Amino acid sequence: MTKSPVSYELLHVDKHSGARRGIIHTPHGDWQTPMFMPVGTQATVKSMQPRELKEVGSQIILANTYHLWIRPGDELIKKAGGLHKFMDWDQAILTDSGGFQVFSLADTRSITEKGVTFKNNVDGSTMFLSPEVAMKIQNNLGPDIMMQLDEAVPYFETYDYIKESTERSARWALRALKAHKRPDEQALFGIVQGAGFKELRQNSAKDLASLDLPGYAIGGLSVGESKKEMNRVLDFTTPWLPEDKPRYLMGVAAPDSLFDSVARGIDMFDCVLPTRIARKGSLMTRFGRIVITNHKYKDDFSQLDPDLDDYASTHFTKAYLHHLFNTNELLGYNLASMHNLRYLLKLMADMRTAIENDQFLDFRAQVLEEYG
Ligand code: PRF
Repeated sequence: MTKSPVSYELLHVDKHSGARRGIIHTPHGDWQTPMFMPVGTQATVKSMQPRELKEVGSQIILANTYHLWIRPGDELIKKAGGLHKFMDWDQAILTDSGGFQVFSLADTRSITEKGVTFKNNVDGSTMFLSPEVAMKIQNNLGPDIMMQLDEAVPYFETYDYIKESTERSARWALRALKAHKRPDEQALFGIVQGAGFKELRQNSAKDLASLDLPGYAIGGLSVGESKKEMNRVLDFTTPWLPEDKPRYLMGVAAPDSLFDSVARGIDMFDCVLPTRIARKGSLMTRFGRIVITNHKYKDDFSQLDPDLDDYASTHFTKAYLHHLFNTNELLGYNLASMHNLRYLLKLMADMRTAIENDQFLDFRAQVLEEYG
């Protein structure tokens, strides 16, 4: 068997929680966990230059199979020399498989054992995505980590439907593994589903663990269920995931949820939240979210966040950002995105230090008391 191009090194577990401090080794460098991955759906983290992403501490970014398949096409990106070269990002990249977008964006879809037929949301043409097609696209794109095609089922479906779907997703993981053409260069991660059902989550985790994949994600969470519910699912799912592999919770970025999940042994996260809310003028700060378009910031000449050290936070005032948003100036999107990403990436860096010092829970209490 070939050695996986992506591997996890566990450095330390916090003495008072399940929080893990580790390193993930990839063909495009090592990165530190727990880690947040900024989302660059269309091979760009919206409004951010790659050098700015590095400046705020991004070590890995995420891109999307579904969008890049539709435009500009995976063959074109392959011709460009792969995604890293195409977008000028020389650190690690993870691509999601497209399953989630098929279920959230496509107009009409039908799912069978073979795959999903749907009308795409750009030109309405009919497309077919299967575990094999998702692998072919991702092998062409060339990220360090690829996700298996799964079905992102709504949380509140019936037990029978979730069972059928979760078992099918596990069969799709095996098909994805068999279709993988570049096992020396790219790693395939599996996705645990099963909604809120303990037995289904555990069977899904066991099925996927038997494939000995280099990493595992937990999908189907943060889709409308309560935070308490998400923690309940994590409590009974993570113990079934291998300790020597990274664990990735898909689609989560709210600070309290990040703390809750890291405490339960999650290592990786992604979400559009920090950049999406930035474009609407919401800034994440030590004292919670502020909406910069609010009139009270008109002549507030204080720094965006007293603690942050990035270019946006140290060079500009709230009044200036207020002005940019008020006049729809493009620089506002860039500075607000930079600021929110720095907030989250620094939060993760501080979590890592707290874990090393066995102070993760104290750190959580301190941050959340101020953040609210
Ligand atoms: N599956 C995939 N991508 C995802 C999810 C999932 O369940 C989620 C759920 N929060 C976000 N992104 N493939």
